[in-house]
Amino acid sequence: MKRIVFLLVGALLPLGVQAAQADHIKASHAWIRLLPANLPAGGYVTLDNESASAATLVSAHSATYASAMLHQSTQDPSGNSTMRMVERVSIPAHGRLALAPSGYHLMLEQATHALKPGDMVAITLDFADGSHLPVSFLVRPANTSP
Ligand SMILES: [Cu+2]
Repeated sequence: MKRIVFLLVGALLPLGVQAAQADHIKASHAWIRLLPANLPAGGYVTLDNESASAATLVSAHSATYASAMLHQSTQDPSGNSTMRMVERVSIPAHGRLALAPSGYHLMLEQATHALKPGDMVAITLDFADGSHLPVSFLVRPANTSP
């Protein structure tokens, strides 16, 4: 009898893992601007929320970077660009959020190995409901125009 219970638990585990996948969010145009000398790199991606409720991006992580933070770039009235860390970014129901240069972005620091244009980097986006979205980011040169 015990053996049957264990078998059932084993069969259900993969389902539990799948439920945590953010299937309602679609990622596109994911890329990283590679900067020289291991400077922090910006990560950009367009996220479409296909569900009827808002989604909230709360963090990101990657085996390729020691640190991945959510940042927002803003310009002050005199035209100086500054950026700050943000705790969360909302994607409206059936709406779109673009992480793009001069706006929201992922700040990626301390790459674990040297990257070059054309490489793909796996970054997982974490949402407030506990779901996750693995996304492949294309590494592009520093002078890439968005
Ligand atoms: Cu930044």
